[in-house]
Amino acid sequence: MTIFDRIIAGDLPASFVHQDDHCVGFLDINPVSRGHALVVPRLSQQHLAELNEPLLAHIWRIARDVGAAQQAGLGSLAQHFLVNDGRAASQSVPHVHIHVIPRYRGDTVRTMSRIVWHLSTLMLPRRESAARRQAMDRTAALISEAMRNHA
Ligand code: DGP
Repeated sequence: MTIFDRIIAGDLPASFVHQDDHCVGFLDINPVSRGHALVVPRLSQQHLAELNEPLLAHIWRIARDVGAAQQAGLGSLAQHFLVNDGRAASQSVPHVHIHVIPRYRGDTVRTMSRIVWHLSTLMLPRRESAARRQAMDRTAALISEAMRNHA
């Protein structure tokens, strides 16, 4: 069982931006930029190659919509879609996930250096705190509201 299985099962907290029968989206605990989200299939597989075509298409469609909702809800200008598809590619959680990383005006140095740092280390997830979770929930609510408005 992966940590994402436990989030999907509701055993661990997360700030959700999307939930449907096939996948969920929630904010990354170690965000590269504000609103950095993960789109995760409910099916617990490690690699993209293990997903069937409809599920593959679905998670990418949802990732696209999360990117659009980050723009509408948070004012980002564009987004990176990133998949670390295997341990040798810096995958730290062995459960398929698409990172949707928003980009903001003037953030090049900060965001690009954080992406490199993200890829080059196996980071320990940040500790939970009530204040931090509330801030993440507020950000997630802006994204999920924009998702609903554009559905
Ligand atoms: P990757 O390196 O591509 O496997 O990224 C895994 C991401 O998952 C990493 O950016 C941090 C995030 N992450 C790890 N544990 C948790 C968690 O418990 N909750 C949330 N929201 N994100 C997590």
